[in-house]
Amino acid sequence: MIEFAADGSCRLNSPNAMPLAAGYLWNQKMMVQYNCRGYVTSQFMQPEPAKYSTGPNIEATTFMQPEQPYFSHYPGRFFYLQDLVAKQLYSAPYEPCRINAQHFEMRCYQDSIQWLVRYGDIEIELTSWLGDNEVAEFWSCQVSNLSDQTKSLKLTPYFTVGYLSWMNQQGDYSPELNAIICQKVTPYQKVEQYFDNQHLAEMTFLWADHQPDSWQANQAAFEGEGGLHKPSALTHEPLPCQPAIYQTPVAAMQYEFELAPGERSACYRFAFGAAKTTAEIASRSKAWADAKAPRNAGSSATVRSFQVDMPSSWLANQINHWLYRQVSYHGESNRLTTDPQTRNYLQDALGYCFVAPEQCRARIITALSQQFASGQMPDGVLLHPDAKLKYINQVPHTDHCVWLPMLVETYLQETNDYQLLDEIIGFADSQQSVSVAQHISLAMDWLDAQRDERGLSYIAQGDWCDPMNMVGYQGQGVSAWLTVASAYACQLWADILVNASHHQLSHRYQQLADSFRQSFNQHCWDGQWFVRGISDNGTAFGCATDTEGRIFLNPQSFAFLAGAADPQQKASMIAAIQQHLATPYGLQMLAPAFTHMHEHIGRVTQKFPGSAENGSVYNHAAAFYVYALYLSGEGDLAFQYLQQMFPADCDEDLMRRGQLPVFVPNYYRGAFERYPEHAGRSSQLFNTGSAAWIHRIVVQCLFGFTGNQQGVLLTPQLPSSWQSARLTRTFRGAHFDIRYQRTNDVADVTLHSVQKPAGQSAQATIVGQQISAIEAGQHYQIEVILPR
Ligand code: CEZ
Repeated sequence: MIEFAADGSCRLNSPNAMPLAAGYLWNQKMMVQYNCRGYVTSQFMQPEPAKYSTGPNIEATTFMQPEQPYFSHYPGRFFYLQDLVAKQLYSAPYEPCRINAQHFEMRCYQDSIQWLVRYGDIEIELTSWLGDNEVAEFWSCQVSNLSDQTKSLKLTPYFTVGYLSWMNQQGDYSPELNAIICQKVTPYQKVEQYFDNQHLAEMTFLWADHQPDSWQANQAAFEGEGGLHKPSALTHEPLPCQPAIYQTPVAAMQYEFELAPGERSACYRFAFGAAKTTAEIASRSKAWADAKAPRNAGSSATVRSFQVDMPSSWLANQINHWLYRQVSYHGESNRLTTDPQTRNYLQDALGYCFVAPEQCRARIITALSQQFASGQMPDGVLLHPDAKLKYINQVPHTDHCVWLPMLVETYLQETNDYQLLDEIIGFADSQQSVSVAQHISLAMDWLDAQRDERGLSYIAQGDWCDPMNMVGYQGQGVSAWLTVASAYACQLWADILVNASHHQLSHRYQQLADSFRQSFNQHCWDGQWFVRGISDNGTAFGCATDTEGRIFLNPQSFAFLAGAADPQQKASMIAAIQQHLATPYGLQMLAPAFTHMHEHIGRVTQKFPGSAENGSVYNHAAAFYVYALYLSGEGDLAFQYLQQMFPADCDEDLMRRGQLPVFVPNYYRGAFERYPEHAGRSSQLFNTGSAAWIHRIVVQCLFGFTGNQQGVLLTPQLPSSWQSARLTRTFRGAHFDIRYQRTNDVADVTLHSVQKPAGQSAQATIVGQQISAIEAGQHYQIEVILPR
């Protein structure tokens, strides 16, 4: 049903086996999610997220949602095709006619999405890709006659524009531009909005390189009584060339042509997107005429700078081509928001430092320059002068500071750029400027200050868990997770300060880490695991006595990371997690899922059992635990859970998850005990902090490649069943080719530098598992021998 080609592209051979399956493309200005059946979700930034193609209702502006349902009038890009002799109507890729094709193939490449669909002896090839740094989807369509008869055909590309405005909307064809142009006035009421909205791109265009024989811009008239799957406009000929006069616009063009036996049609090309003026469309369209689909060479550029080989090529493909790309997407797009949640911004940057360390550095500085002088981090990071905190960022969460040391640790491991700590930067609310090191110390001090008399961290209206909003809204409730996450953050910060030779300061944060650990251990241990928190009214939750939400994953994971659990506690937690949280599709973040509102916990308990934070397999949380297991040397168990975050190479698993293996989703449905037949289903949402952590885990834990001040420490934890593996990556400007081999000949991990003839690779300095004296531009080939 799904396979990877040699270039890493992913192919799906059915539009119905997993009807929600989708791939995505993005550029600096936009993001497009392509469902396998032809539905398309698109967004662009101006600078706030906006739409040029919507459904038939005014859509609320919101962040990307999980498990979006598709419906028949969902925005789409449909190519109707009529065989005039056989009187057959088809549509590609699949919607809205829903006719089963003799052959169906959706191919996801790094930079384009393609379909190859065969209805009888007619073949349609569609390709879509995005412009560089502009709001334009490009589409090409080519039809082939595979029969030995001449075919008389009508091709009607139909691009949804949707209901745009209750003030003013229209659509018409412009012969000068050879484009259907739909215009709107974004609805508003306040006079100041008139001035604010001047910069908006109010036009949706469909430009074509071939002049259509006819066209239609009125959606309802196109559809007529026939319905979208059998539009009335296609039963007449040609299209009526009708504008939309304050009616819902659509962009439909029609081409009629004949194809001789074996003949391939012209390649019809289109650009679909947003613009401000017709003059802009005119000038941009000059370049569109030459726009070429990216060569589908897989991801050669990314493969060169990062690649793994492992026994499962299925998993290797997901890691090399798709996870790396997902990490890049997060780093480049900031999830298409101008006010990313601070924790998301910091963790996305954590992943991005493996791809673009200098960008990651800039992000650390951007985030810290918005810190308050009190040390508190804001709920969101503003990325544009006019941006405002929206949605969840208006709700006070108390965890944002803890992510700073995790990000800075990763950045320093990758770059050894300790100068960062001495950069002087300002605050959001003060004229003062201090060093990055002082900023981070202030953040740790702020965490220290936000504790109750037991030394537990106040949660306010949420921590990492956004919707855990009623644990502490009255000012008393505390988060056990945040307490131990603060211990971990202070510990990391103390370690970084030692490396930076700030010994005295380090001592202070070492002590602070101890104090957090101590409070956590004294007040949060429940006998077999740690509780999740203690609410305003003094009720602890996440306890063995709870019938719902009995055990939460995050406090256990961070107890490992912070070194807050002794060996006995660890063993007990590992067993409890396996018993209560493990499913065939990964680890649930809590169990049993809540089935009704718990007012001392909040909104999370109202989410559907097994969805999102209410007991799904929330990959971000699972990644923390996997990371914690690796750091505790539990490599085999960690790998087992790691693998479950990826769709497996097995039709049953794929159908269950219902997702293409081209991203790790934010969650798979959980509540395995309650709804076993729904568990495992993907949220289809590729915005997730898991991507960053999983990439880090693969590099630093599985392959054991961690940068330090001397160079690289190689401490692989390959699954014991693996006999060999390989990692190639660029690191601090040097190229590493590391081959791992298991033999009976060694008792400990042993490293050799392989010297190739004619200076093809440089000699690395190796002492034990430490590689040092790395020089940018050099090639190092290293053999790692692992004991059986
Ligand atoms: O959002 C994510 C947040 O972006 O949820 C995570 C949190 O750590 C991330 O920062 C866990 O809570 O109900 C809500 O508000 C949800 O919390 C969602 O918005 C959630 C979704 O997965 C969207 O990405």
